[in-house]
Amino acid sequence: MRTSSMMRTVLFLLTAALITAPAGAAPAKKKKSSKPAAAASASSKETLQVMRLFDFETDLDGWRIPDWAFAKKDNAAVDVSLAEDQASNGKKSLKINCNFPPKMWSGAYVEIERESGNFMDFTGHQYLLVDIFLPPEAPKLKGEIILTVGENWAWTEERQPVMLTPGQWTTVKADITPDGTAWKVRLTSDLASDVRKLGVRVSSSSPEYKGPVYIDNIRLGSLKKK
Ligand SMILES: [Ca+2]
Repeated sequence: MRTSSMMRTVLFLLTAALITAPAGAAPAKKKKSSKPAAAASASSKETLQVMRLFDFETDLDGWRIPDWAFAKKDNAAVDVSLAEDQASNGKKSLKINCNFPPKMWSGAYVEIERESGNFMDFTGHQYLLVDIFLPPEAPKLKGEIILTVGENWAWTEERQPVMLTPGQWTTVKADITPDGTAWKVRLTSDLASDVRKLGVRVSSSSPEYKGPVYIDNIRLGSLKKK
């Protein structure tokens, strides 16, 4: 009698252990796999913590070529669409079909405009980053971020557009701290907390190009000590 009751206790404990073990192991596994994704290393001491704003995986999220751009002679943007043939993050990106005429400056500009009460606040972050892809057959074009900030809707361009490399994704990274010198007009905290439009422009100083350029993975980044 005594032996069989002991056996039953052992069996019960074994069964309980088998039932609880997988349940206990699952969350631990999940924790482990999420770790490398968060640690996009910028240097050995600091990591760039990223907050993704636009990824163009399901739709254009309101990004468009503004009507006024079509009225300008130096406009090179033809139309925008969601593309599945290129992506720097996920599987899709925003594609601008462009027509850069020869021997003159022209630009393809796309933007998102926010409604009152829904303006963007970039304070608390150090960088604004955008990935731009040029097909291999494209000439050397430049890329830049353009913000429209504050109650005067001030058009705020980067001081130095970034040279894009045909055949690959190039990251345009702009300092958005009050001390930053990336902008033609200083981006104070008041302005960085009141971003009404976020725009991206690809421009040609004179080479002709008819074809697509791609934009993806628009994000805010902050360097954090490990
Ligand atoms: Ca994407």
